[in-house]
Amino acid sequence: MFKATDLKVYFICGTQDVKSNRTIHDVLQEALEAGITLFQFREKGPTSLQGEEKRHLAEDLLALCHQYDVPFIVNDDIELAKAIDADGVHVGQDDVAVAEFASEFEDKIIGLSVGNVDEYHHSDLTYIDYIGVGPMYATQSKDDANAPVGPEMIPTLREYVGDLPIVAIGGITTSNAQDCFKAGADGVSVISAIAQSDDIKGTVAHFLQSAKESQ
Ligand code: TZP
Ligand code: MG
Repeated sequence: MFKATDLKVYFICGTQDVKSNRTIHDVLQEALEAGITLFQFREKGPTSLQGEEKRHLAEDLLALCHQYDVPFIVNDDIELAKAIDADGVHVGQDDVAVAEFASEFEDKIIGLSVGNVDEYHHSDLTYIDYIGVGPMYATQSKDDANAPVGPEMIPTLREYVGDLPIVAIGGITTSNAQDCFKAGADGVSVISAIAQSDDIKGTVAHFLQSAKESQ
């Protein structure tokens, strides 16, 4: 059963996001040891794995997450999520419409990116468990990212979505995470701040502390 606290420190990663001297398995294991609360497998871009290779890696990372009782979500790839019995999916505004797969994910987590009020008005939130709001700040991890909206977008969208859990995304670091929590985010989702960290344990601990202080 999904709960808003699962969003607290939400790590997103694909093979393209880790340093060349590290494997995604080891980076994820370190992040899980450190206490991340949710993981999204986001395999994107020119170097991304495809087909069987992608599926095998996803199965490996799913099993790893479950050793730590952390849910494993797949970005965009509904077929992969179904094939490996993942805990959920995350889709963007331009991805397949949620209504098309919602019936097959009734007991799973479904996340949707909602960047602003206009996107909110174009979104059907009927089946949605949480929304990802951002980019909060400039990001290097998404080629087609929109302009940053800043943490102010969190209370703005909160007016519309009520209690629906919100996770902040985009350019979040240990220095600005607190501002996202203060603005009312239930969690922070991060790629590079964890994937590229030389001290994953310390970085995740910092995010967990920011979440705690905002309670
Ligand atoms: N969606 C909006 S910004 C972003 C995604 C997937 C990238 C976030 O990566 P980082 O490295 O935490 O800025
Ligand atoms: Mg997408």
